[in-house]
Amino acid sequence: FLSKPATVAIVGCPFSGGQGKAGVDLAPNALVSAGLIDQLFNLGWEVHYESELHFSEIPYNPAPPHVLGAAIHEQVEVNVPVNSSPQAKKATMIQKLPDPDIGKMKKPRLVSAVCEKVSKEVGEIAGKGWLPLTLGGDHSLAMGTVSGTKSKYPDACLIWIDAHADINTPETTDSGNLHGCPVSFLLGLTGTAVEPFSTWLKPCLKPSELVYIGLRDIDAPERAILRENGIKAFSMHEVDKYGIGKVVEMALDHVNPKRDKPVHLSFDVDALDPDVAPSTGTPVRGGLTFREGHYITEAIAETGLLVSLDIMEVNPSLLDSSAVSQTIAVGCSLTRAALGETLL
Ligand code: 6HN
Ligand code: MN
Ligand code: MN
Ligand code: MN
Repeated sequence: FLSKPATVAIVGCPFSGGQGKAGVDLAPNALVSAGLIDQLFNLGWEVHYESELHFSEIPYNPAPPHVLGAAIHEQVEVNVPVNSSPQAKKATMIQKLPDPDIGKMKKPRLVSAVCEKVSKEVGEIAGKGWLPLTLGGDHSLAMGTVSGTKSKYPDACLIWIDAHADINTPETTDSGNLHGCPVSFLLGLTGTAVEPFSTWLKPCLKPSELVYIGLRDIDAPERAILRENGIKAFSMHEVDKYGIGKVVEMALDHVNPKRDKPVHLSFDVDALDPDVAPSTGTPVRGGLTFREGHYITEAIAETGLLVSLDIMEVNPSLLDSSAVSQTIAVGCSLTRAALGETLL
């Protein structure tokens, strides 16, 4: 029944506030500059892309009381690579608003405001029957992308490709980095009904609608959360044991047994082995090979059920230029594969 949307709209999200390393905000421009738009056009897609989203203009909501009346226009330039374009330089200009930790959460107001904007954007694009392709930025953005997808497709399932489970709660997180927490907010786990997120982000995902592939670095509290909620996960151990073909089939059988539900694919490039995607903020050895990563995206393309895609955590400021171009090229080829490059 679901036919492949003929139009893809790119949501460029130059955002690094869900973790501590600058530069992941440069990825959307880097992926687009590498020719992604033409590549998708050549696959037969109508491609919409005007510019990246601008997050520096977002006021925090709610504004912390002590910010009212304070000067909020201070800008800081972070880690601008020497040869980057004026556009890329602009993307690294972030407005520095006071955003003190809430509990252990770092930059909660910024992450929440950005994800709210992304959620609306993704929801509007999906609402037109188009496929939103969100280019991160860090993985905290998935609070926005998945909730946006769910606003149009309430029965969508979520396939999460990652070395990490990203299911810490504001209480269990050790790092305080919100890119390690988006899944817990989407599920509405204990401790996630907190401001500022609770003002806009309602639980929208059931544990049975979620499946992971690629896990190999799970925090102890995350392990307990996965177990207690009966969440299905195929770690690298299962990839080795069964092979990627069987793993993807089992993953789809779990969240989509009749192959009739829309699929949101959230792909963190750190799921790939660091030899394959080196320029990423939290690399973990022992990851997916180039082919295993692409097999996943090809197999999901084959279902014809993909309605929303995230490519997350490419960081063009990490390691040398050959590592960076390799990682960007992989981001582009995963996207092409998910959008049907290998289909006839
Ligand atoms: N990512 N579990 C660690 C944390 O800080 O909570 C790592 C999270 C990584 C998140 O790669 O999207
Ligand atoms: Mn992730
Ligand atoms: Mn990860
Ligand atoms: Mn860890």
